Amino acid sequence: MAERRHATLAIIGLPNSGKSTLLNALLGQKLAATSQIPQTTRTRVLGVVDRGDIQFAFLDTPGIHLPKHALNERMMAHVDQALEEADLLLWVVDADDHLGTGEHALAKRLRKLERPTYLLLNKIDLLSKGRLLEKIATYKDLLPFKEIIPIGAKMGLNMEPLWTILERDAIRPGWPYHEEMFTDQTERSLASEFIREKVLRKTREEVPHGVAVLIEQWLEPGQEDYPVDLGPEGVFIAAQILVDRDGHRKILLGTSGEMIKDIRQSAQRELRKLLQRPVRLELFVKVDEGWRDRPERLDRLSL
Ligand SMILES: Nc1nc2c(ncn2[C@@H]2O[C@H](COP(=O)(O)OP(=O)(O)OP(=O)(O)O)[C@@H](O)[C@H]2O)c(=O)[nH]1
Ligand SMILES: [Mg+2]
Repeated sequence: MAERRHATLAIIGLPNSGKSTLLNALLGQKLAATSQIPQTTRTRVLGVVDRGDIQFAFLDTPGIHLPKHALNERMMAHVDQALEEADLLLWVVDADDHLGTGEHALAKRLRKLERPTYLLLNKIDLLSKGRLLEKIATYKDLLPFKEIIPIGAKMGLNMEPLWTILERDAIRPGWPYHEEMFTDQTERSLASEFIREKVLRKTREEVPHGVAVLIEQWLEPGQEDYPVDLGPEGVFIAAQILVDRDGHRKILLGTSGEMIKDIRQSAQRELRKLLQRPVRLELFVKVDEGWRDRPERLDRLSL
């Protein structure tokens, strides 16, 4: 039997480039919340994949941006930590977007770090072949990249060539994680992320950035107050959606409560898939002005 090897890879880049979509594609199942809103990911999320003798530990990270709140400072600290931990870096860029100051700043930082870095030009489904070649030419001198690999994380385009390269370069001895280990996220934290994802997908502008989800109740069969009509294998979840101001609460509720109803139904559907059992979800919207700058609130939210 061949020796077991592993690699720890941080998935980094600017907001909205498709890092979490890539994590899910690599894992072959949904773990991280994804949305069209920048700054969707707020913490570092570990996903482990075992392929033959090789174990890959992927670290999804928040998109790199200038922090305006304590929350965003913590998000950037998660990026720092993942950069420290990883032996290989997967820098995901939106190939359909132009190369700007954010990319130049990150390249400067990575140049100092001197860690093997792969440039993943994502969203190739949106580009012609000619434009893709132009993009490769634009990026190739930004850093001495170990490889430049065009991918389409959403549709799973070019994932096999990516795996081949990663399998070649995962050279650390041993497996740091147990074979059964898939993620460091708990069911509760995944549930709150999936609920927040639904809010992000259905609201616009400044609302999403001021939203957080707190699981208030998680009741299993046999526990007091568990609704017996949910059956012997269900789970009852009550969650609070925190918003930054009252105007946002009104937007989330919708004119006659239809927005929150829609969010609740789609989140409940997704949680059933995640937890593989009947789920009843209740949501409450609460105004908590300035929560993004209160350390104790951020602690409670595990941010
Ligand atoms: N067309 C296309 N869209 C993609 C692709 N990959 C990701 N997206 C979309 O890009 C948006 C952002 O994706 P995310 O995976 O949430 O991006 P992220 O880099 O994790 O963003 P942050 O967590 O905010 O930093 C979503 O609307 C995705 O559906 C792709 O290959 N093609
Ligand atoms: Mg993300």
